[in-house]
Amino acid sequence: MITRELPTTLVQTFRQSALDDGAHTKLADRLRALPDPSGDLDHASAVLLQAFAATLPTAQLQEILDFGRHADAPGVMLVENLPVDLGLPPTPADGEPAVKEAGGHVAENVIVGLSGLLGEPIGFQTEKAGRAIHDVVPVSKGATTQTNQGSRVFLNFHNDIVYDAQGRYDVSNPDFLVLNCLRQDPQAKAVTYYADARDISAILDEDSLRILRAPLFRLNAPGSYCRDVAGKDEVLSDPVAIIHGPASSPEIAVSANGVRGLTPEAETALAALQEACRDERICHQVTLRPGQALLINNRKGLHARSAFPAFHDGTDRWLQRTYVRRTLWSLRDRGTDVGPRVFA
Ligand SMILES: O=C(O)CCC(=O)C(=O)O
Ligand SMILES: [Fe+2]
Repeated sequence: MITRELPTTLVQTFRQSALDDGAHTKLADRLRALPDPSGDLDHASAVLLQAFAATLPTAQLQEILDFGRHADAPGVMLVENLPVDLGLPPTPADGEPAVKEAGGHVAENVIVGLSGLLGEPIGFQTEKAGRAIHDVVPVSKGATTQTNQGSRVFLNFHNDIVYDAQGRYDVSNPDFLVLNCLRQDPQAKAVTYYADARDISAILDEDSLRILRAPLFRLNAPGSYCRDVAGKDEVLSDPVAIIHGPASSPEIAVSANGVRGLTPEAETALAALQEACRDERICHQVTLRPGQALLINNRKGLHARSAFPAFHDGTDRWLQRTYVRRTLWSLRDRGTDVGPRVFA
């Protein structure tokens, strides 16, 4: 159940930051000259740091850096008027990277550049084959799944987690996600949502909040892990709390692919949580267009996506996504031979 009154607690703001046209043009000129950053992310991150630092006004650069560093910063930020690719190929239908022409990697450089202002872009072998840049597109065989391939169903409020043999899926997972829009869906129906755990906590009734803070929940591993690696529907975490940490800066974790409440009260609290996230007083909504990127703190809040039409004919919605960690150190036990930014 949700309390009726708007809480006196501050409702977390939605930060918006648009490049002015001068910065846009200067950044675009630099990025058009660059190759695909995926080839050497360490080198690319240095080049892109120079490009962003040289072209963005100091205050805007600081705003993005502050977003990445402070506990009391907002959980979501929309960056607008970013450079875009001029000749974009058709949207890939299978979730694999598109083949792009040399010099046509503006989007990849935008997302790696923004990611570098927040931390280190990384890949997990179980998600998009370990790539650092994920193509998020509607895939027909995944249309009704609770994954980034979906389109016909509402993708429930969740954060991005990773399977971990140690039983916790909310530890090795990304600190941030960056979503950069390359192509909007033709009918502009796809909406991305964000609800901040501070606001969720403020509007939830006390009983639900107390239960969500108890280790009464098991998260299901991501659909990609269950499907491609485990070959089964459910690979559950140890019992965990959904919300933990100080009331002024709580952390929240909910798997898209299902959460098991261990008691009837826990199941009821989960339903109250999803309802709270949709509450228009706290739920931020963005209809992403090309030139816009959403910076998402993956610990401070939950995100979701509406259903939207998909045609699988090259015209579909196309986002690129990165997973960002503030530091690679705490992932060193998951390192692989594939590369320094690819983790198990
Ligand atoms: O498509 C979106 O807007 C968000 C999808 C999502 O949850 C993700 O890519 O992690
Ligand atoms: Fe997600």
